[in-house]
This record gives sequence, structure tokens and C-alpha cells, in this order.
Amino acid sequence: MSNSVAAIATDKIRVNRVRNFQPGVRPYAVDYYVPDYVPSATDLLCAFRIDPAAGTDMIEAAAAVAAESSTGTWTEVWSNQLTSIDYYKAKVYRIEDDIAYIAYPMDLFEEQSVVNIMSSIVGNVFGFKAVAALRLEDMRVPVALVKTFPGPNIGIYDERARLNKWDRPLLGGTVKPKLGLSAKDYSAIIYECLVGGLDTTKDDENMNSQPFNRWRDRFHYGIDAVKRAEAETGEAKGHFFNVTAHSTEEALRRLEYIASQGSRYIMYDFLTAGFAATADIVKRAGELGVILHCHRAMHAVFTRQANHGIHMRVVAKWLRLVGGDHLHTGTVVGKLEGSRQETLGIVSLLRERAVAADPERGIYFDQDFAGLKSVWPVASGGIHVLNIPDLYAIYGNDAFWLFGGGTHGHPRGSRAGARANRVATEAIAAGKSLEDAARKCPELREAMDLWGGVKFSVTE
Ligand code: CAP
Ligand code: MG
Repeated sequence: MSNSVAAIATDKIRVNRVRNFQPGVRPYAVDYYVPDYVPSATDLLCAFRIDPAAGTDMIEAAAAVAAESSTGTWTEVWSNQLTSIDYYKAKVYRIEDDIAYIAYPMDLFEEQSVVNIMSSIVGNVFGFKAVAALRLEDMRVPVALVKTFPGPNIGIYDERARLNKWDRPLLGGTVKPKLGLSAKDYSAIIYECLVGGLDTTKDDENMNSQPFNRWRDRFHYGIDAVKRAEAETGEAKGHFFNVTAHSTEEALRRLEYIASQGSRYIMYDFLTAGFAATADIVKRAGELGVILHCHRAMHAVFTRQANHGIHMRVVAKWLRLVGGDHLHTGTVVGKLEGSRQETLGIVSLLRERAVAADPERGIYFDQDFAGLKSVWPVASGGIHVLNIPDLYAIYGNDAFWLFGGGTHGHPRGSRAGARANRVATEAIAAGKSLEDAARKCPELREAMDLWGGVKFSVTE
């Protein structure tokens, strides 16, 4: 058949299909609510918390979400007949109270693309009139799709091996004030923290390359401070240099330079920059052998509301797939929102090979990470020495704890604050008490006296 004959034949089929087509608008539930569907191992599964719009029942609202996040639109279209719509459509297979479980065939998603997953699953549906509020509570990514992602380049074990630091959590601190310091003064603070006992320091999320502290100046003074602290202490040290920039190209340029000059670490604001940019940063960081610290600035815009948005556990899974080496996860006890059980769940999702469904920790699905390396959970935000016993109970050894105000707020400055944090951490990791440790460490005693009354509320 010539091309034009084939085209005419195809057109005839199309015309016939248009004739058979039943146009009009019908309930989403007719097609997208399939309660007898048994999800397959290759389906991507979602648990959505749904508050249906007034006048819409839960089944119809759930079916609307399944439709709009997969193949559907508001009206019947003749062209559904040109594909296997029953295969490609997402299916609401279970509803329990206000949670709808939806299965998506894996073929709906491009390999290795959180961006593509997001454009479908959290794309249009959150503004849908059928729902008053909608929250993506959890997502089971099928192993076959997990295998297409790179995961962390370095992760927990290899970073410990590089630093040769093992039996305790690793410590860091954000330089404060967050903005306004000159590069030279900034580096003096880095040096004080590292010599005092922190393993690392870091830029703040909003420190990029402002007029008062350009990235290259900060890097040169900063890496010099790191090297001097290493020489003085005989330990591996580092600073997380934030390479977040106005464009991915510029972020990569900064990353290349910083890696070429021997920094162990870079940092990236992966949510404000986006997952596509982060994938580029992960790839190049891996080629150059630098560890990538991921700050989650902006997450609370969509993770905080209990009835609307995306739960942080989903964001954490996505980041592990894309391949950050460190991720901020909250502290439970510090200044920022996040319950104990939910945080424990997120920590498991970052660190374990496979995680079983666990309603108490808010985990709806079993998730196998198919051998992807572990991500360091990072506790940061309003923590100080007196929180260390609780942090140890929550995180155990394999975590980073960052003390910003909890280092520089010490009555005798950053070096003394760093020492207090280090001594307290070593004591708790060795099974001793803070009181015991403070007897031999005046810096710790002073920090405990200073912050004895500072307690943020805790949600279990
Ligand atoms: C902490 C911090 C971090 C937050 C981010 C800040 O400083 O540098 O950005 O921890 O939150 O600016 O608040 P302090 P999360 O140690 O002085 O509080 O880790 O929850 O993403
Ligand atoms: Mg910060």
C-alpha cells in the first residue's frame, strides 16, 4: 500500500469510529471507578486524601482525580477509540473513608522522570472543581520504574568511608546571619565552627551570589577555611557550598568550578530549582565525585496543610529516586512543623532498602528501592544541645544534625558552640548523659544553661 492509500484507509476507520461514538458528559465513576481491579506489581499506586466538593460524592470525586491525572477529560471524546483506553486509564480500586487508592499503569510515565510523574499525578487535579481539597499522601513507585532512576551517587555508607567517621551522627551548622556577611567574615565563622568540632558547615538556602557575598569569593575564602580546619584538627571537614542559581547552566558552572578546586560538597535548593535541574546537578556531581546536600526550601507551601498538597514522604521518595545525597527532613523537636511518627516514616524511606506499609507512620504502601543508595536524613531548624538525646532517639547514628543558631548563639561564640554540640553528640552516641559530659566541658554546661528553657511544641 502506498502512503496515501494507507492514509485514506485510516481516515475511513476514523470516520466509522466517529459514527459509533456516544458523545456527551457522563459521571467519571462510570469509567474510572473500578473496585474489582487488582493492582499489578508494575502499577504506580497513589493514596489521595480527598475532600469532595459540595454536592459531589467521594466515588465521583476520586474518579475525577483518576481521570484528570491520567487519560480523561470532562466530556467523552471520539478519539478514545483509537487507543486502549481501558488499559491506559488510571483506576480507583479502593476507597477507605477519605482516602482513595488509584492505580496507574507504568506505561503512563517516561523512565527516570519525576517531572513527568508530577505533571500527571500532581498536575491539574489540585485545582479541580470536583474536589474542595486534595492531598497526595503516598505513592508506590513500581520497582521496574525505580530501576530506571539513578538514586544517590554517594549516600550514607560511602560518605562515612570518605570522611572516615563512623559511630555517631555527623554534625553541621548553617552560617548565621543567613544574609549580609562579607565572604571574608563568613569564612572566619566556617573556620571557627569546624575547628570547634562540627564536621561541616553550610550556606543558607537563600545564600546564592548576592552583591555582598559573591559565590566565587565565598568559595575561595570558604575552602581555605575548610583546609585550614582539616590541617589543624586532622579530621575530614567540609562546607556545603550552595550552587543554586538563576539558571541550571549557571548552577552547573559553579558546581564544576567548586569541584575542580577540591570541595567535598555542594548544596542545592532542589524544590525552588526544580526536579529537572536537580537531575542535571546530580549527574554532574556524580561524575565529579562531590556530595550533594539538598535543602527543601519551599516544601511547606505544599507539604504543611493536612488536607491539601503533597506529603513530605512523597517528596522524600522522589528525591531519593533523583539522587540527592542529603535531604532535610525536619527535627520533630525544633522550630519547624513535623510530627514524630511522620518524621520516622520519612527517615525510613530515605535509609532503608525496602519499607513496609505502616499506617502508624503514615506509610500507605510497601516500597522497594531496588538497591538505590540511602540518603542522609538531615535534622535542622531550631535545635540545640538539649535536643540531642531526643534527636538520637529519633534518628540514631545515620543522620546529619545541623545547628545554626544552636552554634553561633553560644555565649562564647561559634567555636564554643561547636564544641558543645560535638561533645554532647559523642556522649549521647556512646550511651552517656549530657550532665556527665557537661562536667568535663564548660562550653556544654554554658549551652545547657542558656537554652534550658527553650522548648518548641512537639506533635507525636
Ligand atoms: C536552620 C535553617 C534551615 C532550616 C530549614 C534555617 O537554622 O538554616 O534552613 O532548618 O528547615 O534557616 O532555619 P537554625 P528544614 O539551626 O538556626 O534554626 O530543615 O526543616 O527543611
Ligand atoms: Mg536555612
